[in-house]
Amino acid sequence: MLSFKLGPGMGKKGRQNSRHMSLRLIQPSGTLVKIEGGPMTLERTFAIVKPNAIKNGHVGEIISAIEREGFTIHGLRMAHLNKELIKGFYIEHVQKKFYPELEEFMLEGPVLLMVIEGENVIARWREIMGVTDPAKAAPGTLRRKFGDDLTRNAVHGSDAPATAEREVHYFFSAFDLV
Ligand code: RTP
Ligand code: MG
Repeated sequence: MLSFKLGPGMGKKGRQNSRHMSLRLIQPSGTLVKIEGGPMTLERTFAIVKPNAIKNGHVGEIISAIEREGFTIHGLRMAHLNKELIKGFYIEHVQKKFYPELEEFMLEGPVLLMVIEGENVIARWREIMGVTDPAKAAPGTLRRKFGDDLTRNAVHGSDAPATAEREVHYFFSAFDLV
């Protein structure tokens, strides 16, 4: 069964705008199905603050970047991942040459798992992160500021709607999502 939430629509940069009303259709799994009535497309994406950014004390700055954009946080949890969870999460990369190094890095310490929502958040969060290699990421992006190298690049973000859907539910149950 779907639940319905009637609320203010989203204005520029995803901030709430009381001039637009929107109807949000949410599945019991916590998936946002559809927005009616608002001028924008709301999405959810899955983000990780990776072990080096936690260790170096950048959680606050990364959450500030999320809030500054007008995105909202709907799931939030610390976890220390194990090999099996990392393998399942990065299933598309398991056969690649860089995978052992990636796995070792993700095992290093706790990570922060997040579900964030906003207008076009999937693409915009990847813009805020910057490209995969911190050395090539634009100045001001999170990977440029907090990444150490191609592997230790501080943050993760889903790359497409289907990936976001899979990744959100890989780590969060409906009960964990608001
Ligand atoms: P992510 O999935 O973490 O958001 O990063 P991405 O889409 O920008 O990059 P992707 O190609 O999906 O790679 C996943 C993660 O693997 C590590 N990596 N290492 N040493 C290497 O050649 C290499 N390439 C990728 C990075 O941690 C990257 O974020
Ligand atoms: Mg990726």
